[in-house]
Amino acid sequence: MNADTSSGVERFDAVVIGAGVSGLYQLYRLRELGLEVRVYERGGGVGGTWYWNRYPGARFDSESYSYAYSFSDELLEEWEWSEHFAAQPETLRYLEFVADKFELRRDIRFDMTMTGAHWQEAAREWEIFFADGSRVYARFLITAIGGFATPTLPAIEGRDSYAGEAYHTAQWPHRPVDFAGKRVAVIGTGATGVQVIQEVAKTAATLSVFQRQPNWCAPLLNRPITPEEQRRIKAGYKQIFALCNETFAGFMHQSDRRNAVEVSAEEREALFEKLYGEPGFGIWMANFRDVMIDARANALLSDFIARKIRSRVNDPAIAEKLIPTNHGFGTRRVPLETNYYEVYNQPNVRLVDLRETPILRMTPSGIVTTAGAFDFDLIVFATGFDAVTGGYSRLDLRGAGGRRLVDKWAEGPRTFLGLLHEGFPNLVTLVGPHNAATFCNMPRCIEQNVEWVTRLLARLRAQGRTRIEPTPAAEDEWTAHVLDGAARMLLTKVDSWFNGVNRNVAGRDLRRFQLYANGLPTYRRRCEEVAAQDYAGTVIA
Ligand code: NA7
Repeated sequence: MNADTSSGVERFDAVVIGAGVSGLYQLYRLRELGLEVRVYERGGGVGGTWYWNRYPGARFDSESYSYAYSFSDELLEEWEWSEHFAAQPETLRYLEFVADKFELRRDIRFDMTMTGAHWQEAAREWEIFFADGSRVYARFLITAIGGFATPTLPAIEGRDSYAGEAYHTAQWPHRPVDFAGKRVAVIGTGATGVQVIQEVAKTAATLSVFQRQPNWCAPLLNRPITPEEQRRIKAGYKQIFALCNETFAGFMHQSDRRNAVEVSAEEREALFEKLYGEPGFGIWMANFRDVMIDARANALLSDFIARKIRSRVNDPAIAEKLIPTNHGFGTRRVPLETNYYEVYNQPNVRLVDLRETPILRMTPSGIVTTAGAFDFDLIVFATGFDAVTGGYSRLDLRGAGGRRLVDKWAEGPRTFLGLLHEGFPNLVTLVGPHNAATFCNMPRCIEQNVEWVTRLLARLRAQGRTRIEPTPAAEDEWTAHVLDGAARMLLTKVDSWFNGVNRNVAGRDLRRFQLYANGLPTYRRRCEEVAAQDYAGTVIA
């Protein structure tokens, strides 16, 4: 198979959509395999999430060195992270460094927005369409669009009438935005809102935070990496990756084997205190093993965090507004923070609780709530994404017989391994719904997925096969496995993007579980079993 340009039509063995963490690595591996592969990227450069999310405060919640690609010893040796939790500009530089080092850019076309793809059964290939009117053909279509490809603005009456500066955090300008001396509003208090609020509060004349629901936040405790630590990190990469691969979500934090409800109050408090005082996601991932499944254990942890919030916020009434009451700690994505709660002790910061005083509308000068009108010079929309499946609903993806992927997923996603799709031959979704990468320290899961897909394509090629599609039975079994595993988790009982809820998007008000919550080790084992049984559950032709 070769890129065929003789007829003016470009044909590839594989087309990859997206040049973020997964697209770059998939390109590297498929090229190594000798395939003709082309990557199309909507942005003007590599980096995906790290290309778009340039808002001040954007940074890792993963330990930087645990987020690195593990596939090249040379890359691990050459690259030096400056902080334990690197900020966005550094991560973007890292991905640019990777693209340069492995000369990936020559096979990437930038500023190319895919709008859809139709399966052509006779030719066994995908016809892929772009916003500029062009099209290409590929035997395999591999989407590497991540889970956060579709930012959503708040559905507020009059939103577009606002005449001041306004930015969604994921569509941030490629130039510095100055907050000094300005009246700034931030709408949204998810992981992104928390990061941006901490930064804006430093220089804005006034900052008004519009909070619809508070989230449970915990300290990030970032700091620079010392030369001695740098040496230890480089010498210890193998152990770091081995640890990540054994943990539930690919982070360097292994869950405690005890149950919170079975230990003494002193023992419980001691672990909570220890984890609250340590950097990163330990408080979420290395906690007692029952805190995400047993409501009693979760209530004990939530109570501990609530006490921490009260101790950090001077005004008790504001502290109460910042403490979630409708969900427990860790049942939604935990924002990690640096002095986030202390921001509310500053005289220039005001918390607007939208449960008490909802937004009525936006006007050319600002925001009107039931408590009155507020004028702003700049509004930040930290209002999140139509996460995971949202990137697919905007694509005109049609499989065998013209069936549309959005219709197939109308009642919730159905997939095989979160990677392959019945009715959509040769379509591979690298970070698709029901795939471990949706709830993961991304590169750890992405590497596993890319390597699995690469082996699959190598196998097909070696045997001259050109078509793979999972069976309906295999998809049923996988979907049941995903939903059964999730049923025990408290996070399925709460509205959040984990469950596909986004009230700014029509039709996204019902919970439809989008993640994979059986853990990375189980996911990897299941994928390995399928490969070992010569891709059992699929039809190869
Ligand atoms: P999230 O976690 O979806 O947070 C979005 C925030 O915006 C959240 O606080 C929402 O409140 C708020 N929001 C959304 N729409 C509105 C309207 N219409 N009015 C007021 N407030 C609103 O997105 P993030 O970008 O923070 O994080 C996404 C993921 O990216 C993150 O988990 C990381 O893994 C990377 P709500 O809670 O819905 O009441």
